[in-house]
Amino acid sequence: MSLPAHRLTDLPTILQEARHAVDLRLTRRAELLRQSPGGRDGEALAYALGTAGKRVRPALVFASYRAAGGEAEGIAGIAAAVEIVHTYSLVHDDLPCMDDDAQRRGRPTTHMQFDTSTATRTGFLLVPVAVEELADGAQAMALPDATLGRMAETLLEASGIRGMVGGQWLDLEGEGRRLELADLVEIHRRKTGALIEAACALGATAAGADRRTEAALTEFGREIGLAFQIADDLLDATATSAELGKTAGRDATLEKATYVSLLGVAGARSEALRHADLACAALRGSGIESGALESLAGYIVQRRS
Ligand code: GRG
Repeated sequence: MSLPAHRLTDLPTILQEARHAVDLRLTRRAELLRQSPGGRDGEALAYALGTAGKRVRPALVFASYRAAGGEAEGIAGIAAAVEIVHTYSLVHDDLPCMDDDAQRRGRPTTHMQFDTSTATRTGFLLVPVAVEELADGAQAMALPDATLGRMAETLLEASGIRGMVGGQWLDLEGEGRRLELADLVEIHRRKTGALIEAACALGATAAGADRRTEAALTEFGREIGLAFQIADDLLDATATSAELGKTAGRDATLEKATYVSLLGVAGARSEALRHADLACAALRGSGIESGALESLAGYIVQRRS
């Protein structure tokens, strides 16, 4: 990827702004969940929401919203809704029946900290919590009900069988099997890419973008979503557990096909960069100037965790 330096907007500021606003919402939501349902489930929900991720998806919601001309503060609620769906997926991904991992975001996974049935419930309970957060966000922005309806459809469609759940299912079925690159592209686009695409689409919808702008931001999300998972494959093969805050080398242990196993480290890296370039080209092709989105695209493929 070759971006002229003057077009890059200050990345730490972009991530910090989204993290700060979304963490406030997640902390408030965790407090509510400690009260209801309360008890051990409330504690487990608060624990899962309290783990510190990079908040890339919220940053993409913010940046897409701004790129489409949005200015309201309430966008943090929409961004938090996406992060809550992501959090549910991590809790379930780590379960013994899936990737069976003990560490996440530098802390014990939810099922290690509590137990498997509590963590399973936590994941499921987070889905309606995300929809509640989305509705609260839409209300704070005084968005029409029809817009909230479209946003809920975007988020839930991306989370379901045609998106994240379907991708994870294919991913689990693919363990120990030889996959072609086309199979892997489909798994990556659904398992990881769909929610990232939805994050960008939601920012555009919340801003009331016209069809062309919304399509370009969605296309940006589709390409950067695939690049994100290719970068994740690379990190799993090349970074340490300390850098990742989770067990490195899991893909090889589980005999998963990845971009690295199919194309090697250099081949995977060049595909990640190519898809990041395609993402930025989608913006420029529609005349969208967004230093923030271009910075995020660069970060997604060059990050070390
Ligand atoms: C019932 C089959 C079935 C599935 C349930 C578990 C699940 C749904 C889906 C798994 C989706 C998943 C975990 C995809 C991987 C996405 C990914 C690369 C996560 C890491 O994201 P980062 O790097 O993590 O943004 P942080 O911790 O920074 O938020």
